[in-house]
Amino acid sequence: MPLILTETQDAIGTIVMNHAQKRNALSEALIGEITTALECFREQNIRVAVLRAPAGVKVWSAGHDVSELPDRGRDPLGWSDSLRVLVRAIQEFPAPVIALIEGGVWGGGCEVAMACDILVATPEATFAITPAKLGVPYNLGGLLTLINMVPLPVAKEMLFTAQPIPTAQALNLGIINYIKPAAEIEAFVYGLASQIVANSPLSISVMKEELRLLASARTLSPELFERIQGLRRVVYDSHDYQEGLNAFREKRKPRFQGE
Ligand code: LCV
Repeated sequence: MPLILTETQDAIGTIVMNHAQKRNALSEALIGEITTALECFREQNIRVAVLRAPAGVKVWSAGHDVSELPDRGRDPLGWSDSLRVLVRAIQEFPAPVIALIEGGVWGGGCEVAMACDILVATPEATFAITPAKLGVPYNLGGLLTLINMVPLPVAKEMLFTAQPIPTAQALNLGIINYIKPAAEIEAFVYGLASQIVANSPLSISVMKEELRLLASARTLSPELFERIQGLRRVVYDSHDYQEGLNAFREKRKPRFQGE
C-alpha cells in the first residue's frame, strides 16, 4: 500500500502524504517514497511541486517517526538521518516546492514544511517544534532553517515551549506566505503554481539554489563545530533522551531529571 499519492498536470507535480494511521509520521518508508517522487518530477521537468496531505486532515505530519529514533548513545538526527535527507531533497529540488498545509504540523514536519519554498495554510493549521518535548538534541541544520525563518526570541519560544503556534501567528512571523480557508486553499495554491510555471524555469531554479547557498552560508570553525557536536552528545547520551523515547512508546508523560 503506497504511503503517498502523486499526480502531474501542466508541469505541476503533486505529492500527497497519505499514511493516515500514523498521522503522516515521517518514517524512512514515507520519506523514501517522497524523495523518489521528487526524483521522478525532476526527470519530468516539473516546474512546481506541491507537498500536501489529503484534504480535510487534522494532522499534516506528526513529525519524525519516533519509533525509528535510535536509543541513547547514538545521534538521532545526523547527516544521513532520513528526515535530513528529505529536507535536503526539498531544498535542492530544482523548482519551487509549495507546502499546502491543513492540520497540525509537528516536530520534523515543521522542518519539512519550512524547507519548502512557499507555505500556504488553512486557519486551523498549527506548527509545533518539539525536540524539548522528547528530550532530543536538535541538529544545526534544523536550527539554521528555523533562525532563517523567525527572529531568535521566537525560535527560542517555539523550541523551549514545544507548544503549537496558530497559523495567524505563523503568518505574522513570516513562517507562512498565506492563510486560505480549506474551501479555497487548493485553487489558490494551484493558481500560484500556474503563475510560476509561466515564468523561466532556469532563472527560477538558479535563484532558488543561489538563495539556498546564501541562507546556509555560515562560517563555523572546526573547533566550534566539535564544541557543538559535544554539546549534542551530552543530550543523546543522557537518560533524559531515553526517557523521552520510552515515554512516547509507553504513551505517558516523560519525567525529565536533567541528566
Ligand atoms: C511515530 C506516531 C507519531 C510519531 N512517530 O493520533 O522535532 S523533533 O526533534 O522533536 C523530532 C525528533 C520529531 O519530529 O519528533 C516527533 C515530534 N512529533 C510529536 O511530538 C507529535 C506526536 N504525535 C502526537 O502528538 C499525536 O499523534 C497527534 C497530535 C499528532 C495526533 O493525535 P491523534 O490522537 O490524532 P494518535 O496519537 O492516536 O496517533 C495515531 C498513531 O500514530 C502514531 C501513534 O503512536 C499512533 O499509533 P498506534 O495507533 O500504533 O498507537 N504516531 C503519531 N505520531 N511522531 N508514530
